[in-house]
Amino acid sequence: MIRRPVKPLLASLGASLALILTVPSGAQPAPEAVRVTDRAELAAMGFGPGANVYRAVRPGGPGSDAPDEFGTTVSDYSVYNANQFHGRTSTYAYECVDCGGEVSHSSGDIFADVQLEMPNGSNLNAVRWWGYDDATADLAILLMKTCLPAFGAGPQVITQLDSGGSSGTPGQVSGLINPPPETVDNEACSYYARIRWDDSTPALQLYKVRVEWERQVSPAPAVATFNDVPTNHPFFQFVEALSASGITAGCSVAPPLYCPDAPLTRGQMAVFLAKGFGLQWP
Ligand SMILES: [Ca+2]
Repeated sequence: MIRRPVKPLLASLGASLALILTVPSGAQPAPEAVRVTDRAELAAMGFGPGANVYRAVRPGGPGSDAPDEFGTTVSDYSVYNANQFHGRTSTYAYECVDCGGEVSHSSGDIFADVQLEMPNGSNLNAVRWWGYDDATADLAILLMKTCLPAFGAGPQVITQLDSGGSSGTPGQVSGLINPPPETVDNEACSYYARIRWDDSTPALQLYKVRVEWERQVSPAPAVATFNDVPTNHPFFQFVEALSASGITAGCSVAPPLYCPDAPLTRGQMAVFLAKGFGLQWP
């Protein structure tokens, strides 16, 4: 059985209130955030007097919502709060005070999972986790994947990519799990973080996990698609990536040519960009 205390209804917030942050003691809020000290305002958000809660102030000017998920050198994150973990069995039960930010084990099975979402073909870089450990027992965080054949029947294969966890009694704690290089395969596999509670006590808490991933260009194939971009061409991998993803069909069907040194017209640029980003409108 999973117990989930009902979250207090958040009062209607003014347009200037962009984002509410709860900040563990010791952590630094965003520089644009101001601490909320008014008891009525805290109560309207569902927090008690003295709670360490900040209100983000919407910054002026453009750029704060700029996408950062394209390119191959800029990482993106997938973030999961502790209450998104589901018990491995139906006997798993947890306790939480602020269920978005701190969960402890209550009774039953000691394992819980959360599925990790990343783009197909991206590189799974790392998993960072946050928690609290003031107990003799420790937290264990396991990074797992389960794979089935992409098509057809077959057995599932479960792999532990890496693991981490707490030790001793560090109090508030965070750790980074760095698995071996892992290209995400959403056709065949699912990825998940698993927590193992080695004791059922509020002195052991999970706050959240964060997956860090990067997009990457597919490896070059063994055979060239275009006669004028052979396997030893310096741009072979990237021209093949454009072709395989449907962004370009080259400049000639028979013989198959790409014309790598021809100038790009504004019309061709429109095709490249529209297909590359899947542009559409209502
Ligand atoms: Ca411990």
